[in-house]
Amino acid sequence: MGKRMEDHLRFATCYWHNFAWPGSDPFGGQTFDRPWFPADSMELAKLKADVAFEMFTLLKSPYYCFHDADVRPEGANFAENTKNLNEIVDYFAQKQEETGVKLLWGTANLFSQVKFMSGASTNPDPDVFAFCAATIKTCMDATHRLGGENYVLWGGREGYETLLNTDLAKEDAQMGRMLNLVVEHKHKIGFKGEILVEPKPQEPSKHQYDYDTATVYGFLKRHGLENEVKVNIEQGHAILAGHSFEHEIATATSLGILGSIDMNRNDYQSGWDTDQFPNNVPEVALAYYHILQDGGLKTGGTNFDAKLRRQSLDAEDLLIAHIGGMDVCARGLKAAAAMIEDGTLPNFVKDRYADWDKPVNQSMLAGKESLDDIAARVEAQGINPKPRSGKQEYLENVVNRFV
Ligand code: ASO
Repeated sequence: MGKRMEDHLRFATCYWHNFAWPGSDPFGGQTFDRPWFPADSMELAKLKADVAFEMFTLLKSPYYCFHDADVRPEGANFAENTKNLNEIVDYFAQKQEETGVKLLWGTANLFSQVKFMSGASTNPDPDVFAFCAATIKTCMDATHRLGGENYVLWGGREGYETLLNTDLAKEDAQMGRMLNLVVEHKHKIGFKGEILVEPKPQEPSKHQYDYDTATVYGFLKRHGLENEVKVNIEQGHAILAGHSFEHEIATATSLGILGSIDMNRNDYQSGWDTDQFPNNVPEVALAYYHILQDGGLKTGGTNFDAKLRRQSLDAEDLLIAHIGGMDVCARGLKAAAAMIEDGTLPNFVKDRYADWDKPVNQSMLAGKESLDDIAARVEAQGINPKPRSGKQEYLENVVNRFV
């Protein structure tokens, strides 16, 4: 494989679930007691940063990720937010220097505040659009300053509650303009990282525009951004869209837009995005199988977008959860590498595409025949396809031989 195994994993620890989320769910409030809650002063934001970087170091997590709202106290207005963000970014720069921990990606929280409740960049209120644009700019600048390797956009409020008051064409145009502004700013400031959109189908909006990878790709094409923007794929979001994690990853690699992954777990009991730590090695193995086939993660990494269960009151569980997750990922990656080294699977692909290069097929796919031509040939040659074995049962179980 040429690289050490950990170079493929590129683990990151997320700030929001570990240091900003208090253990609440839609039915109940805070369960965790942490010394920085409520994190409403710069002093507490710095205390939180001290603990966060200590945890990244203990975990030997090479990267971390954050939203602006996770790391700074909330100001009364845009100017205060910017001032607070810049101050904490200076502090993070020192912490990165001291610990060697790097920033995988930064992002703007454009979903928690009530001002975004009816849409962020897709809100037809020009003040909301402008506030979002300004906030993204400061977060991109902060990410750039900290040497971030990517910048992520998860459109948590980019969606609708009802079509009866929604103009889909206008909202698509606004979202396209915002992403074009982001790409223009990236080039203006010389940010060399990737811009990543993160698909999710529902929650918090009833329907979210960035539904899944295929939908995001259509959006990128419509706005001329398919060579500028990639995706950050999350396991839980893939499951909510009715896909598997590896489906979303393979779709992204086939389109050349895989950027990074948010590692977590929704299982068959999840009614919503539960963000559990990964615990299913065969599933993780299939995800890394497609990632390795694509040449591995480049600027992206394996970000644990996962949170403790809210009954996990001991802060020590933060370490235990990440160690367990890292272990699952390492086992999954090893299994994926073994599946590739074993060399059996490529033969299945070869068998399935055995006739693909034949001249008759190539000329048909190259558009040399019309429907009339093809129909005439099928009739003249008496073409009548026979079932071919796909050795399906072997494939359904193969990952278990390697975990
Ligand atoms: C929180 C979401 C997650 C996303 C992140 C970035 O749970 O899916 O990666 O915000 O905005």
